[in-house]
Amino acid sequence: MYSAIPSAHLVTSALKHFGVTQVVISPGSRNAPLIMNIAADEAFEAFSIVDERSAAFFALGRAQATKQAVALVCTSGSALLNYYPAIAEAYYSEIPLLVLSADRPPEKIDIGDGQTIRQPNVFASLLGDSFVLSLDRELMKDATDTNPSAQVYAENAKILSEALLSLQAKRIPVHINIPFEEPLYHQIEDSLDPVDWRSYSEAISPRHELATDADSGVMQALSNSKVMLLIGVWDPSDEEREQLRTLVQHTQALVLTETLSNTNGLNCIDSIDTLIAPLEGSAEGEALLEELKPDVILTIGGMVVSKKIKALLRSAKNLRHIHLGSSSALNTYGCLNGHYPLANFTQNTIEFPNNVQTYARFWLNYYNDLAPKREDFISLAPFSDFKAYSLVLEAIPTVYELHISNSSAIRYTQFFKTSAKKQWCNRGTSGIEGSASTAVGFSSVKMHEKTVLLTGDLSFFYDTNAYWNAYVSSSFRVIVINNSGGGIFRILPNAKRTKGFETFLETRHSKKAQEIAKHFEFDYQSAADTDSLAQALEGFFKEGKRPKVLEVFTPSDKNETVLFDYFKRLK
Ligand SMILES: Cc1ncc(C[n+]2csc(CCOP(=O)(O)OP(=O)(O)O)c2C)c(N)n1
Repeated sequence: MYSAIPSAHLVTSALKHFGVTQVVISPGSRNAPLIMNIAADEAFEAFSIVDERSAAFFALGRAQATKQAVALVCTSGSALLNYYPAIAEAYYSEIPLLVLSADRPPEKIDIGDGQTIRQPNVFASLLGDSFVLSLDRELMKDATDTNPSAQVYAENAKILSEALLSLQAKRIPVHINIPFEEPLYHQIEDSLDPVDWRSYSEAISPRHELATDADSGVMQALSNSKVMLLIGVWDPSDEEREQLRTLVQHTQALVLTETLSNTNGLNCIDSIDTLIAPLEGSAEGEALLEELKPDVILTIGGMVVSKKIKALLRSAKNLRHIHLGSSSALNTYGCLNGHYPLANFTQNTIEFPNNVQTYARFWLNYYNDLAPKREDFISLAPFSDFKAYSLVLEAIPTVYELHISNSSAIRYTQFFKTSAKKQWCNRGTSGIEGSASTAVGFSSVKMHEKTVLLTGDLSFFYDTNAYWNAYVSSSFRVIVINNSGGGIFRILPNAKRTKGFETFLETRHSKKAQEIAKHFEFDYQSAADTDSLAQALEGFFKEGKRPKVLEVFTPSDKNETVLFDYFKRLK
């Protein structure tokens, strides 16, 4: 059975035509017409999640995993606002989410009706586009009438096609607000397929129009230069990996990557702070840091985690910045000069024979020479966050994909190699509120079931509703590094001097994950030293009947010392 409200059919028909078939639904009455149609139609893969904040991060995780847009359906009122953190994350990480909010008729807003807020364009600046459908009121006079008002239909169809084409082209969140009049639960036997969508297919330009040819100014900039290539958050295709290799060969660039660059096997500096931190604070080191500053910075991908490289590049004089690839070109270093497709720079005709080859060679040698001291320190390090992260990352099987929370987790993972298949983290806005829901959504896609979430304790407790749904697979794993609060604040310079540090910054607590694991029917293990952690990790990734949580208790009063000793040891 389907809803008797024609515009509900129009929406589901548009979703199918434009290929948005994954839908995450949160319960409510106002959205019942959409729920009925989605549930009745096998073309849709529908997921039920009560908490809208979690639902939206779950959708974000699925969109990451499938590289397809995912729709969200919620009722009217504050329900919609709970999508906002994930929308912001999706906006800055360039992930397509389609928000479908049900609403009351416009004349019922701000007159004292229940569960109403001003919904149209409520997400304002953090969207690709925002649309409002018209109410197909005429049709409500008789709920079984299936002969729609041609004009409202045509207008709404046009709006829907614009919205879905915008989603396809821009690949960032789009919101459609959909007013429904009561009765909401009347049903009809058949689905209406009211529109020939082929007549609504005006192409929309992509968000970034990239220059197809690098102009001579750029080519000049790249010649005779010290070129650094910095890769942020990236999930490259095989073709892009190949293009990257050619680019590095041609430009002689010094390559800096992060855990989230997902570029294993490159000859590069893959732990930026391991290189920079030990050079800080001594005259000799500072002179070397001057040498490290490039003439040209090429960037690929999204956000960069290392604050140190950002500070270094911002302090470089006469730097030129060129961004490559389809992601947004962000003017992070205040000197953005151009944005080109990655393929442009990998054609065989473009070579930079005069580039400063010694630059990359010197720094790679310098970095590689640190390896013995690094390995030595890591293997002998006392039990701490540092040691725990090193052991965990080493133990992740190659079939597992790794989701990492903000903030110590993503920072510590930069120091160690991991055999995980790929690494992910919500770095668009670096929030701590949705890492678990994102990981669960990601892992709900069959071929990504083997997902492990590596999280701090505050992030874990913040988002426990992530597990309040039917989509957590038995292969899903959570590792909580419990340092009794926001450990990141202990390693931030000077934060500890703040009055009320433990209460208001670190937010110290003695909560444990065990009861939560029990509540959501996860297996639970814990560790509190090197031996018990190594032992726990041995069986942790083995198949089991239920998902598993491993909670690792680390000494918050020692963690910072171990991290700073690491940098000292490399001086
Ligand atoms: C929604 C949101 N609120 C607050 C912050 C600020 N913040 C960044 S890291 C952090 C503490 C994280 O603590 P935890 O998850 O325990 O990880 P740890 O740093 O201890 O490893 C906070 C509160 C944020 N990033 N996002």
